[in-house]
Amino acid sequence: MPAPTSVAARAEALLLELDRLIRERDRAHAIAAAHAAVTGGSLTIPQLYALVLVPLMRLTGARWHAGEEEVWEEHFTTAVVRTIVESLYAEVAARAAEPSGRTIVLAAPAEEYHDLGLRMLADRFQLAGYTVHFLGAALPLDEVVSAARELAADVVVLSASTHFHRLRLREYADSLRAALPGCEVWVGGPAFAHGHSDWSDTEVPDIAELLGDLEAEE
Ligand code: B12
Repeated sequence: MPAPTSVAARAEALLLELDRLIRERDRAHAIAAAHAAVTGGSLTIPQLYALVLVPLMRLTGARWHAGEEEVWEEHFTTAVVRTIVESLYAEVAARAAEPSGRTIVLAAPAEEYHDLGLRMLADRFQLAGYTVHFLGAALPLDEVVSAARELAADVVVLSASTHFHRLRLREYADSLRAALPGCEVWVGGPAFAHGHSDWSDTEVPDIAELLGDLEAEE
């Protein structure tokens, strides 16, 4: 069968292939297929993340929510996706644009354990030329303040996946801003999927617009 010609079609085909391989518990071939898409030029890294890996995680979440998957199966998929992302890091470093001079610190706030989306975002910022420091899940406020000062961050990016964390984020973000004059604080993630009342547009940027890294390369 000839390879699909558009980015969307190639992404869809890879999503189906990864889903099949993961359901067959074939971790090695799933990771190899994702790598082949990037190294073979079928998809860019931002396209792989946004058009394949994020939808794959949402599919897993939907199946778990519907009682069609067990928790361990969602954990299995998460582990495969995390390995794909971490093992592509050398490609990210090699493909990163000229340094923009902007430094960004990414963290999930206290008690927020969803950090995989933020980890993907870290790579997209690095590809765009930012100096990136990814701190991972569940960071207490004081630790983010300390890191942002030490690393001379221009921007702190926070992610929230649940409504509960979004409510607590307002206070967290305000405290960060007070402690870090001159440093921007951006928030986002699934908790903001249905709008961001109480937050300004500059606080919740549109990443595709900001980075412009998903343009189709047919
Ligand atoms: C994997 C997963 C987990 C893993 C997380 C692993 C990890 N280290 O990340 C574990 C097992 C830890 C977990 C735990 C829980 N989870 Co969970 N989880 C998921 C699942 C299946 C996938 C999450 C994921 O990786 N998504 C894909 C990632 C790659 O994308 P993303 O996070 O959306 O990020 C992208 C964008 O949003 C954006 N983005 C992200 N951050 C930012 C920041 C800025 C500034 C911007 C601009 C953009 C941006 O860029 C990213 C890349 O493109 C989702 C299902 C779903 N629909 O997503 C449920 C889900 C998020 N979990 C949910 C729940 C309820 C929980 C638990 C409370 C379950 C429980 N009862 O214990 C706990 C909470 C633990 C905690 N205290 O945080 C719910 C949240 C419901 C809600 N709206 O409140 C979901 C939606 C499942 C569901 N359908 O109910 N979970």
